[in-house]
Amino acid sequence: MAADLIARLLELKGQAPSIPFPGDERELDALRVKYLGKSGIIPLLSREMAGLPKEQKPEAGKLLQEVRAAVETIINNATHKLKVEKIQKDIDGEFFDITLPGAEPSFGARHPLTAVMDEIAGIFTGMGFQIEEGPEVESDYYNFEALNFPPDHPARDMQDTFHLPDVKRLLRTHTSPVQPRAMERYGPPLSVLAPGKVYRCDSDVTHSPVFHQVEGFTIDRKVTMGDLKGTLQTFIHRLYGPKTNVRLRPSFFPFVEPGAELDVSCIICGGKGCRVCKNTGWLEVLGAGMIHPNVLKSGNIDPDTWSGFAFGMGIERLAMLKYGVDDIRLFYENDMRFLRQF
Ligand code: FA5
Repeated sequence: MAADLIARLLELKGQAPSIPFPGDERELDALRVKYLGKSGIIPLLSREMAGLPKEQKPEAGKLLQEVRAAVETIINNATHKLKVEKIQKDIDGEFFDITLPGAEPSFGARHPLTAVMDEIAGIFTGMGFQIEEGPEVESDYYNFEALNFPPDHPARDMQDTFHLPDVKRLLRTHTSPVQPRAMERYGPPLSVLAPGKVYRCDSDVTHSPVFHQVEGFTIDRKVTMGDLKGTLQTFIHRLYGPKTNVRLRPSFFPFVEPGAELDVSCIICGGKGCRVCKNTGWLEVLGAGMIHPNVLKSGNIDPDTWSGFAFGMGIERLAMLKYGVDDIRLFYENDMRFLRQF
């Protein structure tokens, strides 16, 4: 029995070089099943080896390994050869026109809101303003209280606030909280520009729940309304051209006194009257005023020595006017046909 097994292994080893090389997938599978399958020759012999006397096991084991290696070499070579043949066949069957133009990758561009924001920042840093940022998740204190909105004051309803479950925290409704933050941090004199995202429960063609504002303010000795008007006029002329007229209209914000809104002559019709300016010839672009003494006090600044002006504007509104865009939502849809125009 033992001698018989060794003889059979020797015979198999002798036959290995003449195993026919598989010509296709079917033959390859048949070979694999015949030698290596569960009931194939090699596993069967391997099981038989268990009954061999101990001293013959090494010789039988070595022979079995040699047969297995020979069969596996054939299977591996055939697998590789069939794979290469298949690739070659696919290539031969395919027509590839190398004279066709390649597919061009699409290039990105600056988003129009980023472009307007950068332009605004460039104009104000040119006038000596430093850029500051504040948190978007803000405390009730900086968003309202430090800005002279007393608790339960109806002016809080002017801005529809997203309150967070933690009652004292909210998504900032404007960039004005950067005013008391920067005052506390740097002290006067100070000129700051604070761009960033703000949030309000508000949504239609000219209002978005998330939008961008830029806050600006200057604090120094003897700052006046004249400084405010001159600064904003210079800014508007640089952004929309020197022919744009500006006017200040009285308005109310709890954190400024007096408060004003700035209108520009309609960019679309040049002031003659059109649909965009509702035939008034004017467009409101920002809120502004002289910083309220209570706000200076919140920022640890003495209102008897120092005074300041502040302004805040919506970037989307300025961008809509600059580029003649009539629906604010276009800025957020990321439609490449829209974005490519800028
Ligand atoms: C304010 O937010 C004040 N903090 C501005 C200010 C700063 C006044 C400093 C005085 C001194 P108001 O709520 O008006 O003001 O908003 C300012 C601008 O944000 C508006 O003129 C408008 O252009 C823009 N805006 C307001 N709500 C939205 C909205 N939902 N979507 C897009 N833009 C908006």
